[in-house]
Amino acid sequence: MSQFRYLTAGESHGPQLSAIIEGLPSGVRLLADSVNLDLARRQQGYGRGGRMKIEKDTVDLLSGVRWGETLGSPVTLVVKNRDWENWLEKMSPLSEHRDDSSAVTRPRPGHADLSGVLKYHLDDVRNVLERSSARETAVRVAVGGVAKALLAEFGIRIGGFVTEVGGVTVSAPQEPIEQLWLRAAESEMFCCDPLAEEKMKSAIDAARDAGDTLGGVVEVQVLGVPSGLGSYVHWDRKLDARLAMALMSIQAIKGVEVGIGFEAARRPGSRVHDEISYKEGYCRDTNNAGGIEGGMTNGEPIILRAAMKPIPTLYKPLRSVDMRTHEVFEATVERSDTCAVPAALVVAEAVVAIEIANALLEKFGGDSVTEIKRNIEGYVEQIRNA
Ligand code: EPS
Repeated sequence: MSQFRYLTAGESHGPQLSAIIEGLPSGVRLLADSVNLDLARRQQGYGRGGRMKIEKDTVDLLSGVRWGETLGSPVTLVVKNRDWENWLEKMSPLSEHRDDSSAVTRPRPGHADLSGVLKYHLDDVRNVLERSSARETAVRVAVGGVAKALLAEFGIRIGGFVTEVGGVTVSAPQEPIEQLWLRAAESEMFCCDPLAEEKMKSAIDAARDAGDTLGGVVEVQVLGVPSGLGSYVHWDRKLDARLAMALMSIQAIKGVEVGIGFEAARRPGSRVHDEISYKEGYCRDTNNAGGIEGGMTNGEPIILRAAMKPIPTLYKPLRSVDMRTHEVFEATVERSDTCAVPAALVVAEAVVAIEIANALLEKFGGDSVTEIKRNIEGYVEQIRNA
């Protein structure tokens, strides 16, 4: 079965985050150092909180890789939590450390806290927040790094930038996408508009001073994808649907757009659809569809945007109810970030990479990079002459 599948495990203040990836072919060049670059990016960005000063996330590759190449067997990834040493007793798996007096009983609005404790019949909100925390995205970024390494074997590149924070929007210069990625990499907000970056940082400073938080919008682009990934024949094979699910699965994401997205609803059809031409293969002069038509890639760059709500842990706490007494209280303040939109960009790239890797393996199959390459080349040749 050719499918890129993975599971993650681990609590925010437990010893480590783990993932197992199944379905990787052999022959993918994979070094921890390249995955670590994305882990470091995820920790950056203006507006992060105290936790990022404690952690220095790196990945251990514990199976499925030998001498810098995948073997075709499951790949195990581990990202250790440095903060674990401050939580040895509070997060101990051993029964003799139980201390109910430290239970968190004031669920925070906007988090999984309340529905989580009710659903799992728990009386300590910590048992929910430890797993629902966005700390889990560290290991998903590591999985995404592996997916990016697989895609790189076939010339597929993924990147992006932040387009909006707290209502400040970016005007991206008219430059090739990969140049914009380089600009974004140099910016503390991962955006390619220095003027907007300064305004975003001021907005974050103001929110921090007010004990508040800010959300925003990230845009991810995928270049070099052959047409024909995904399918129109069934709802769960449509690639745009699967990418939307992957993006919505990121903590705090509340909306997803493909191509011009909601803007398409406001324009007449003549200003939405991308006309077809032929220059050594089929192509388009515009890309309003964001590279996907009928649930399939059409060979143009894939363009996706995801909207992140402001992190719901506020230093200016919101009203909640104590679960022991039902009395109104100000919700418990856990340590938090003022803005994590730049980090969300890195996570968005990761989940998109995973979904594209999955769709690529589905279409082109193969147990080795060599076999998949042959399959892609044959298909590309076939459609070029169609
Ligand atoms: C995060 C780790 C968390 C938070 C943040 C993201 O660490 P801690 O809870 O120890 O402060 O900084 O998570 C949230 C704000 C959240 O609501 O889940 C990380 O590693 O990115």
